[in-house]
Amino acid sequence: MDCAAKGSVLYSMKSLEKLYIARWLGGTYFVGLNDINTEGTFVFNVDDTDIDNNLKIQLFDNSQPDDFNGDEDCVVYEENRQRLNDIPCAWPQNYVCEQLCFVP
Ligand SMILES: [Ca+2]
Ligand SMILES: [Ca+2]
Repeated sequence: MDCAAKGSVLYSMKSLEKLYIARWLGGTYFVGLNDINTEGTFVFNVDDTDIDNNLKIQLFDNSQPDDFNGDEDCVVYEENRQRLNDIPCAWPQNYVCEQLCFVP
């Protein structure tokens, strides 16, 4: 996932609105959330801040994240669930980059 090389970030899920946009985009792809450093503590790739627990519940599918087989530390938006699921980081998946715009 080379979003940084493109001057962008992995699609950030910092609000419920971003989930609605994800549904509009369709497909299944990595988004910018992970619990690589501390199991069970999901942070946003863009700034390493923790996700709010209420937002986490709203974004993830029921019974997710489940860290299945102790090996799921990256997160995808899944078309069939219409919500997020944690999966192994090494699984090949599409990903969506997001260009951040700064207005002076
Ligand atoms: Ca995990
Ligand atoms: Ca999972």
